[in-house]
Amino acid sequence: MVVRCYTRTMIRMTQPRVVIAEGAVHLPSWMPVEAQQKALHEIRALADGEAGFYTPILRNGARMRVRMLCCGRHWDAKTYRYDLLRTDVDGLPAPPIPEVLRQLACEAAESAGFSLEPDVLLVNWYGAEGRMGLHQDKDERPEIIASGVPIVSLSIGDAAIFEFGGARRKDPVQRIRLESGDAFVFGGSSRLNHHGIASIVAGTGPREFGVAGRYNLTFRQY
Ligand code: MD3
Ligand code: FE
Repeated sequence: MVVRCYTRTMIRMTQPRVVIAEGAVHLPSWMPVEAQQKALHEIRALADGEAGFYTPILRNGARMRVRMLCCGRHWDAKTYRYDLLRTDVDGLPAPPIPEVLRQLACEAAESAGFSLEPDVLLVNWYGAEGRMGLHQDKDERPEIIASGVPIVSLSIGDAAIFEFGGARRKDPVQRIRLESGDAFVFGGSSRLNHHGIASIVAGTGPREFGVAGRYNLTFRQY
Protein backbone atom coordinates (compact mmCIF):
# COMPACT_ATOMS: atom_id res chain seq x y z
CA MET A 1 0.00 0.00 0.00
CA VAL A 2 1.28 3.45 -0.84
CA VAL A 3 0.48 6.04 1.81
CA ARG A 4 0.66 9.64 0.72
CA CYS A 5 2.73 11.83 2.99
CA TYR A 6 1.73 15.46 3.03
CA THR A 7 2.21 16.97 6.50
CA ARG A 8 5.31 18.93 5.60
CA THR A 9 5.01 19.67 1.91
CA MET A 10 2.08 21.96 2.66
CA ILE A 11 4.18 23.94 5.10
CA ARG A 12 7.17 24.81 2.95
CA MET A 13 7.50 24.34 -0.80
CA THR A 14 11.23 24.73 -1.29
CA GLN A 15 13.87 22.89 0.63
CA PRO A 16 17.65 22.77 0.58
CA ARG A 17 19.01 19.45 -0.63
CA VAL A 18 22.71 18.59 -0.53
CA VAL A 19 23.90 15.43 -2.26
CA ILE A 20 27.10 14.41 -0.44
CA ALA A 21 27.57 11.13 -2.36
CA GLU A 22 25.48 9.14 -4.78
CA GLY A 23 22.27 8.30 -2.89
CA ALA A 24 23.25 10.25 0.25
CA VAL A 25 21.06 13.34 0.51
CA HIS A 26 21.26 15.89 3.34
CA LEU A 27 18.10 17.94 3.90
CA PRO A 28 19.18 20.70 6.33
CA SER A 29 16.38 22.15 8.52
CA TRP A 30 13.94 19.77 6.89
CA MET A 31 11.61 19.55 9.89
CA PRO A 32 9.82 22.71 10.97
CA VAL A 33 10.04 23.38 14.71
CA GLU A 34 6.42 22.24 15.21
CA ALA A 35 7.17 18.89 13.54
CA GLN A 36 10.22 18.45 15.77
CA GLN A 37 8.10 19.15 18.84
CA LYS A 38 5.46 16.70 17.67
CA ALA A 39 8.18 14.07 17.17
CA LEU A 40 9.59 14.81 20.64
CA HIS A 41 6.16 14.27 22.12
CA GLU A 42 6.04 10.81 20.51
CA ILE A 43 9.57 9.99 21.71
CA ARG A 44 8.66 10.99 25.27
CA ALA A 45 5.57 8.76 25.15
CA LEU A 46 7.75 5.85 23.99
CA ALA A 47 10.34 6.61 26.68
CA ASP A 48 7.61 6.56 29.35
CA GLY A 49 6.14 3.32 27.98
CA GLU A 50 6.90 -0.14 29.30
CA ALA A 51 9.65 -0.82 26.74
CA GLY A 52 11.66 2.40 27.13
CA PHE A 53 15.30 3.40 26.57
CA TYR A 54 18.16 1.10 27.61
CA THR A 55 21.92 1.02 27.16
CA PRO A 56 22.82 -1.68 24.62
CA ILE A 57 25.65 -4.00 25.62
CA LEU A 58 27.57 -5.43 22.69
CA ARG A 59 28.70 -9.04 22.30
CA ASN A 60 32.22 -8.05 23.42
CA GLY A 61 30.70 -6.79 26.70
CA ALA A 62 31.19 -3.08 25.89
CA ARG A 63 28.42 -0.64 26.70
CA MET A 64 27.40 1.51 23.75
CA ARG A 65 27.74 5.28 24.21
CA VAL A 66 24.09 5.88 23.36
CA ARG A 67 20.77 4.92 24.88
CA MET A 68 18.47 3.14 22.45
CA LEU A 69 14.80 2.38 21.89
CA CYS A 70 13.58 0.26 18.99
CA CYS A 71 10.13 0.20 17.40
CA GLY A 72 8.67 -2.29 14.93
CA ARG A 73 11.54 -4.68 15.47
CA HIS A 74 14.29 -4.74 18.07
CA TRP A 75 17.95 -4.61 17.10
CA ASP A 76 19.70 -7.16 19.32
CA ALA A 77 23.16 -5.86 20.31
CA LYS A 78 24.36 -9.38 21.20
CA THR A 79 23.41 -11.11 17.94
CA TYR A 80 23.26 -8.09 15.57
CA ARG A 81 19.90 -9.42 14.39
CA TYR A 82 16.42 -7.96 14.33
CA ASP A 83 13.90 -9.65 16.59
CA LEU A 84 10.29 -8.97 17.62
CA LEU A 85 11.35 -9.23 21.28
CA ARG A 86 14.00 -7.37 23.30
CA THR A 87 15.76 -10.64 24.10
CA ASP A 88 19.06 -9.02 25.13
CA VAL A 89 17.31 -6.40 27.31
CA ASP A 90 14.11 -7.50 29.09
CA GLY A 91 12.22 -9.83 26.73
CA LEU A 92 9.45 -7.30 26.09
CA PRO A 93 8.04 -6.88 22.57
CA ALA A 94 9.24 -3.87 20.59
CA PRO A 95 6.44 -1.27 20.48
CA PRO A 96 4.97 -0.32 17.08
CA ILE A 97 6.32 2.66 15.13
CA PRO A 98 4.17 5.70 15.99
CA GLU A 99 2.19 6.72 12.91
CA VAL A 100 3.24 10.40 13.11
CA LEU A 101 6.90 9.40 12.98
CA ARG A 102 6.41 6.84 10.21
CA GLN A 103 4.75 9.51 8.12
CA LEU A 104 7.63 11.95 8.63
CA ALA A 105 10.09 9.32 7.43
CA CYS A 106 8.07 8.65 4.27
CA GLU A 107 8.02 12.34 3.47
CA ALA A 108 11.75 12.75 4.04
CA ALA A 109 12.48 9.82 1.72
CA GLU A 110 10.20 11.37 -0.88
CA SER A 111 11.93 14.76 -0.53
CA ALA A 112 15.19 13.04 -1.44
CA GLY A 113 13.69 11.17 -4.39
CA PHE A 114 13.36 7.79 -2.66
CA SER A 115 10.47 5.79 -1.36
CA LEU A 116 10.46 3.87 1.92
CA GLU A 117 8.00 1.67 3.79
CA PRO A 118 9.72 1.54 7.18
CA ASP A 119 9.06 -1.37 9.53
CA VAL A 120 11.85 -0.52 12.00
CA LEU A 121 12.65 2.68 13.88
CA LEU A 122 15.76 2.95 16.05
CA VAL A 123 15.81 5.93 18.39
CA ASN A 124 19.28 6.80 19.69
CA TRP A 125 19.80 9.28 22.52
CA TYR A 126 23.21 10.91 22.91
CA GLY A 127 24.29 12.78 26.02
CA ALA A 128 27.16 15.29 25.93
CA GLU A 129 29.66 12.39 25.88
CA GLY A 130 27.67 10.28 23.43
CA ARG A 131 29.22 8.94 20.27
CA MET A 132 29.06 6.03 17.84
CA GLY A 133 32.10 4.54 16.18
CA LEU A 134 32.44 4.11 12.44
CA HIS A 135 30.29 1.18 11.27
CA GLN A 136 28.08 -0.13 8.47
CA ASP A 137 24.36 -0.86 8.78
CA LYS A 138 24.11 -4.32 7.27
CA ASP A 139 21.80 -6.23 9.59
CA GLU A 140 18.71 -5.67 7.46
CA ARG A 141 17.58 -8.34 4.95
CA PRO A 142 20.06 -8.73 2.07
CA GLU A 143 17.32 -8.24 -0.57
CA ILE A 144 16.37 -4.93 0.99
CA ILE A 145 19.96 -3.71 1.19
CA ALA A 146 20.64 -4.79 -2.40
CA SER A 147 17.50 -3.01 -3.64
CA GLY A 148 18.87 0.39 -2.59
CA VAL A 149 15.92 1.21 -0.29
CA PRO A 150 17.20 4.04 1.93
CA ILE A 151 17.63 4.54 5.66
CA VAL A 152 16.14 7.86 6.77
CA SER A 153 17.72 9.73 9.69
CA LEU A 154 16.08 12.60 11.62
CA SER A 155 18.04 14.64 14.18
CA ILE A 156 16.49 16.51 17.12
CA GLY A 157 18.24 18.44 19.91
CA ASP A 158 21.96 19.14 20.18
CA ALA A 159 24.06 19.21 17.02
CA ALA A 160 26.36 16.29 16.21
CA ILE A 161 29.52 15.85 14.18
CA PHE A 162 28.61 13.10 11.73
CA GLU A 163 31.29 11.14 9.89
CA PHE A 164 30.49 9.71 6.49
CA GLY A 165 33.00 7.39 4.88
CA GLY A 166 32.95 4.98 2.00
CA ALA A 167 32.42 1.30 1.30
CA ARG A 168 35.74 0.43 2.94
CA ARG A 169 36.61 1.28 6.51
CA LYS A 170 39.84 2.97 5.36
CA ASP A 171 38.10 5.26 2.89
CA PRO A 172 38.33 8.98 3.72
CA VAL A 173 35.49 10.44 5.81
CA GLN A 174 33.56 13.67 5.36
CA ARG A 175 32.58 15.42 8.58
CA ILE A 176 29.17 17.07 8.53
CA ARG A 177 27.49 18.93 11.36
CA LEU A 178 23.94 17.67 11.82
CA GLU A 179 21.58 20.17 13.40
CA SER A 180 18.21 19.78 15.04
CA GLY A 181 15.60 19.39 12.30
CA ASP A 182 17.96 17.96 9.71
CA ALA A 183 16.95 14.91 7.71
CA PHE A 184 19.41 12.65 5.93
CA VAL A 185 18.56 9.93 3.45
CA PHE A 186 21.05 7.16 2.67
CA GLY A 187 20.02 4.98 -0.23
CA GLY A 188 21.33 3.58 -3.46
CA SER A 189 25.08 3.06 -3.54
CA SER A 190 25.65 4.88 -0.20
CA ARG A 191 23.55 2.38 1.74
CA LEU A 192 26.55 0.34 2.95
CA ASN A 193 28.93 3.24 3.52
CA HIS A 194 30.73 3.51 6.85
CA HIS A 195 29.45 6.21 9.17
CA GLY A 196 29.44 7.29 12.80
CA ILE A 197 28.96 10.11 15.28
CA ALA A 198 32.29 11.60 16.38
CA SER A 199 30.86 13.94 19.03
CA ILE A 200 27.93 15.94 20.29
CA VAL A 201 28.03 19.72 20.45
CA ALA A 202 26.37 20.09 23.85
CA GLY A 203 23.98 22.95 24.50
CA THR A 204 23.34 23.76 20.82
CA GLY A 205 19.77 22.41 20.54
CA PRO A 206 16.72 24.69 20.45
CA ARG A 207 16.29 25.89 24.05
CA GLU A 208 12.50 25.87 23.84
CA PHE A 209 12.48 22.07 23.40
CA GLY A 210 13.80 21.58 26.91
CA VAL A 211 15.69 18.46 25.83
CA ALA A 212 19.13 17.45 26.97
CA GLY A 213 21.38 15.89 24.38
CA ARG A 214 20.44 14.64 20.94
CA TYR A 215 17.86 12.23 19.57
CA ASN A 216 18.47 10.51 16.28
CA LEU A 217 15.74 8.51 14.61
CA THR A 218 16.68 6.02 11.89
CA PHE A 219 13.85 4.49 9.89
CA ARG A 220 14.59 1.26 8.12
CA GLN A 221 12.99 -1.40 6.02
CA TYR A 222 13.94 -4.77 7.43
C1 MD3 B 1 24.93 6.13 6.27
N1 MD3 B 1 23.05 6.37 13.82
O1 MD3 B 1 21.72 4.06 14.27
S1 MD3 B 1 22.35 8.49 11.57
C2 MD3 B 1 22.68 4.02 13.49
O2 MD3 B 1 23.14 9.78 14.46
C3 MD3 B 1 23.48 5.25 13.24
O3 MD3 B 1 22.50 8.10 15.65
C4 MD3 B 1 23.77 7.62 13.74
O4 MD3 B 1 24.44 5.20 12.55
C5 MD3 B 1 23.08 8.58 14.67
O5 MD3 B 1 23.03 3.00 12.88
C6 MD3 B 1 23.88 8.14 12.36
C7 MD3 B 1 22.92 8.63 9.93
C8 MD3 B 1 23.04 7.36 9.18
C9 MD3 B 1 22.20 6.30 9.40
C10 MD3 B 1 22.28 5.17 8.60
C11 MD3 B 1 23.20 5.10 7.55
C12 MD3 B 1 23.96 7.29 8.16
C13 MD3 B 1 24.03 6.18 7.33
C14 MD3 B 1 23.26 3.99 6.70
C15 MD3 B 1 24.16 3.98 5.66
C16 MD3 B 1 24.99 5.04 5.45
FE1 FE C 1 24.42 3.32 11.46
